[in-house]
This record gives sequence, structure tokens and C-alpha cells, in this order.
Amino acid sequence: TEPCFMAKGEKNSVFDIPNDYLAPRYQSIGTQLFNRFGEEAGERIPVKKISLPNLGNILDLPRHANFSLFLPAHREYAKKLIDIFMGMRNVDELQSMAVYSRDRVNPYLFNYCLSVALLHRPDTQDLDVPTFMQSFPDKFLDSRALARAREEANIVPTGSRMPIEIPIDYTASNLEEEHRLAYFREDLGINLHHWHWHLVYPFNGPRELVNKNRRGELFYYMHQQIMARYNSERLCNSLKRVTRLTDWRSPIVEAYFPKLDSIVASRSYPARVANQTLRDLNREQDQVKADIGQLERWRDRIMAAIHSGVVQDESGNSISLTEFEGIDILGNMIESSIISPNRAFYGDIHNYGHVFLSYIHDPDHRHLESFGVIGDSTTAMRDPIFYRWHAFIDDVFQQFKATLPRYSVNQLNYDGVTVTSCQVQSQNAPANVLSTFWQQSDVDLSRGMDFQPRGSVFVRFTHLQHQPFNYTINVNNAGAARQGTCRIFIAPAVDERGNPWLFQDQRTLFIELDRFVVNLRPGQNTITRRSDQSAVTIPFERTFRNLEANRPQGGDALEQFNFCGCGWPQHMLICKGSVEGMQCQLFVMISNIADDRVNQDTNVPCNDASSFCGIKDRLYPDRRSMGYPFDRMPRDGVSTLQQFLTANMRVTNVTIQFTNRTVRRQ
Ligand code: CUO
Repeated sequence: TEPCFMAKGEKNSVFDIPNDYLAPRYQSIGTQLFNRFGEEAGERIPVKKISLPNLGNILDLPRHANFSLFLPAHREYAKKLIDIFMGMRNVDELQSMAVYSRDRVNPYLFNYCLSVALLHRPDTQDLDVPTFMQSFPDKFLDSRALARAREEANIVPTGSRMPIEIPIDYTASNLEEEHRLAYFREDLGINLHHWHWHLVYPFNGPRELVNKNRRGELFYYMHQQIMARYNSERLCNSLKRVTRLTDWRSPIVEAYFPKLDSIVASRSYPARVANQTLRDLNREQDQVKADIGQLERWRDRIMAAIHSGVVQDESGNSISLTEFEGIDILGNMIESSIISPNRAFYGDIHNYGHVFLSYIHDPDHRHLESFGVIGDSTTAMRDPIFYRWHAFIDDVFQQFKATLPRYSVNQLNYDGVTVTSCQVQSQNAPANVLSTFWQQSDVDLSRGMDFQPRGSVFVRFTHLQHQPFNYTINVNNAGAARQGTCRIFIAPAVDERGNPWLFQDQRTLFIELDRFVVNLRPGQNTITRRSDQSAVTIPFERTFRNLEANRPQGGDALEQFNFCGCGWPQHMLICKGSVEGMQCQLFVMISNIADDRVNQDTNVPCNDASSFCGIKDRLYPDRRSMGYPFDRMPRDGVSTLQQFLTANMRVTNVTIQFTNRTVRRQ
């Protein structure tokens, strides 16, 4: 809340700012504010005086309001501010503009726009910015733990402070069966990933920032994989798969009480009690006026496009939804992004679903309440309704996928390549048994909270973890030396009733664990791979970068910037399993590199979670349709996984064994 103070590493730097940059009410006390940090203030960073652009209606969003990209008015403010930050001629001017706007603009809006600009400007690629969790811990942490952290910081000197423990069960009790999944929905790493994904792939803003390679398809695929993971996780907890939210006029049984307080808005995030019903929205202050009927019309037009195979663009031209590019167009249309072929006609269905759900408690703003957690990509995944909405969205994509030609044996097989065996091994465990447990980790909040005196304050949270494991895959290559792409997935072996799956159902539950290129010699090959090398995940330290007490300084750490925060958290690579041992099927495939390869240099920083996040400034590094080979209905005659297999694929039965014990991260 103080003007323009920024702590960097151990030394606290202060911006030396022109007095007229301060908000008018601070201008007469500028020097006092500056001196407030006294001896704590380290380096004084001069701020260049520039001619300042007019912030215009960006200032219409009050400083103490909450901010959501799902709201069209807020998107417009964001677009304008991103344009201003992107338009600054050099880093000095950007810094100057950032310092100037920070005291005037809504803090969430400011942080989002500056993050997008830093991520996309060529001259800021080596800048270190604090992670979002440090800037706004209120969006991730139990409000009670935050209050206790503040108390600890105020009373206890640095060095004697105790970590504040966040219980794993704080949002509900076991009377609520959905609460069994709270450890997944409220996982800090999962929510940070989701925020970063939407930061890397904004649906609004300057066109060149939005129009990234296959971004519509990746919207579909990354969220499809979230659903596959959540559904598998539900089966681990004896719950059935998520029911799609298709009836928008009946009560919604799921309730959610987030127990988050927005520091900026000084308000609690509203809760949703059981059996609330969506209603038409008319909230003048947010400039939101929308009827459920409109949502239904958008849905019907999208369905008509899918089943006719053609969409109409804004000029009335027909665009075919082709076998490979159709899904990308649909992704942009359904999300929707500004590169939707026709937003006026196909609307903004997915984003508006978030908006409708987020105002269910106060559709006409009579109670002056803001949106619920589902209304912000930072917090949306905490709420069980997120998964019901995204189950609907994913089903729309699946209906399109069902219209595509099935993969033929030729499109699946890799002639002469036979996977003869596959095994997973974790330490001190029998082969093909993976083990999961709870782990407690500490993160330092001190940069996100305005403590006096300063110094580290840790919170200790409990999250799922697994023993690292290795894959050993034996492959026979009947041809000359060549390469292939190894693709590894896992899915529950049986459905809710304990029956074996039909392939067409099980295919949507396959979770991608890894994808990597392998070199095959003629004859026998043994491929080994560690679980923490996964192309889906980022290491714990990256998810919580800068939050670790002893994070590395400079060099590589600096390169690990916002883009690198995108990636599924390694600690959530596999599902929880069960105490009895969850039976799963591990699927390994070596696909034909000729149809996989994208010729480009991918040896760049942060290329290790490419499956969900792509690679910065590169093409998506796999030419196949995302989700291959499980993204389509099976060929004729295939009704089980075994029947689907070609020689270059192999299935191994794996057990995920959960032990109800908690270990401390060392
Ligand atoms: Cu990620 Cu609905 O898209 O939240």
C-alpha cells in the first residue's frame, strides 16, 4: 500500500520518483513517505521523468475493487494498459510508466498488465518479477493463516518466527463429499499453474500477444487434461466422474465457501450455498447485462457449427472445421479469444459461464457483492463448479472430435518398432507400484505482505507428493537407426462400478505423464526416464520460485521468469491413488517421428513443460493433434484398450498406493 516500494532479494531498494508521479494526495508528503523506510532503504533507483500518457478510463476500476479478466469491461482496461506498457520505447520508460501507474491503477489490474508486458517485451526477458503468490497471497491462502502470519511478523522478531500452518482441511468438513477433492482444487501449485497459463495465453490484448501457435487447441487440451486428472482423482476418492453442467435453469447442488479474503478489496470472496440457481445478470457497475437465453443461443450456434463442420466468419464466409486445424478455431471460438472467427455470432460462452456462476449470489448487485472465486482464473480451480462447467466445455470439444476420421492402424503404428515391455520403479517399492503421501512445505510470504519490521514469514502447507520413479521401456527396432517420440499416459483401470472400461470412455481419462524423443538403435533398446523429467511438469522450486528461503540468485534463476511458472506442479504428477491401492493402466507408445517432428530449435530456457504450455516464441513442439492418440473415437472393431494397441504400444498394470502419513520437505 505504500507508494512504490519494492524489496529485491536481501537489499531493499527504493524508487527515487519525481514528486508529481505520486498520487495527488501524497505529493505534499512525498519526502516523508520516502524517508519512512529509514535505514532499511538500500539502493535508491532513479526513475526517469517521461511525458505521461492519459490513463483514461483505466482509472474507472477503483483501487479497492476486485479485478477479473472474464469481465468485458475489465478486459478493455487491461488491453489499454498492456498497450501502454508494450508501447514504452525502452526499459527506463517502462519502469517510469509502471511507477507512475502503480499508485493510480487497481493493483490486480496493474500486476496483470505489467506481467503480460514483461513476459512479451523483448527487452525484459531477463527481468525477475515476484511470483503472483508473493504479490497477492490472499488469492491463494486461507485468510486466517494470512492474519496469523501478519500477527507473527508484527510481534515476533525475525529469526524466532514460527511457520504458520495451513491445515489441509479448512474449507469444509467430511460431511461434504466434494471436500475429498479439496487437496487438488486448493493446491497452491495447481492454481499458480492455471494463473500462469492464462497469463501466457491471454484471450484479449494486442493481437500479436494473443495469436500464438495453436493457442485455441491448447486451451482445449490443457483444460481437457485438467478434467482427466480431476476425474481420475475423483475415482481415487470413491467419487463418480464430474457431471456436466448442462441445465442452466435448475438449482446447482454444489456449494463452496472459499475462506479467502481479498486484501486489495478488503472483502471476503462470496460463498455459494447449495441449490442456488443461475439468473439473468444486470450489474450496471460492472457493465454486465446478460441473459441465460443468450448463453443458450451461443451454445446452439456452436453445436450447429460442429455438426455442419463449418463456421461463419464475420463477413459471412464459411470456414471449414478441418481435421487438424478445426479444433484450434473452435478453441478460440468457445473460450472465446479475440481471434474467434466471429465473436458477435458465436459469443463468448466459456468466459461468460465463469461470469454467470461467479455472480449467482448477487445477479443484480443489490447486495453490492463482487464475484466469487470462479470469476477469476487465479482462484477458479478451487470451486467444484469449475469442473462441472469445464466438463460441459470439454464435452463440446469431444463432440467435435467425434466427427473426425478415426486413426487408422497406419496412423498409429510405427513400422518395425515394437515395445516389448515397460516397467515403473520407485525406491524401496515393488516394481509397478507407485507410492503417494502428504508432504509439508514452507514458503516465505514476506515480499507479498507489507510487514514492519520486514523479514521472512513462512507458511507451512500440506500437499500431495509421490516417491519419484523411473520408467524402463524395452523397444525392438527392426529397422535402421532412427528416432521416435515416446508418449506416456496413465488412466484408472476400471470405472466407478469396478467394471473394465470401454475404450471410448477410458480414452478421455488418460493423463499425459511425459513425451520425449528417443533414439533407437537397430535391435534391442532400453529406454530409461525419470518421472521428474516430465514434459508436463515443472519442479516444486519453479512453481514457488523466489519463495524458497535459499533460492539461487542471478543467472539461471533470473531467466526463470513468468513463462517458466507455467507448468503442472511436479508434486501433482500422479493422482493420489488409495490406501487399498488404485489399479491403473500405464500406456507407452513410440510414435513415428516423421509425423511428430517440428523442425525448430527448442533448446531455450523453460522448455520443460511444453506439453501444457508450449515453448516461448516457438511452434508447439509436437505436430500431432494434441492428445494423440487418445483424442479421437476408436477405429471400427475397437472397443477395449487392448484392441486399440498396435505393436509400438504397450500397457502395464500399475498400482498407486497411498499412505496416510505426512513428511516434512527437507
Ligand atoms: Cu482456465 Cu475456464 O479456462 O478457466
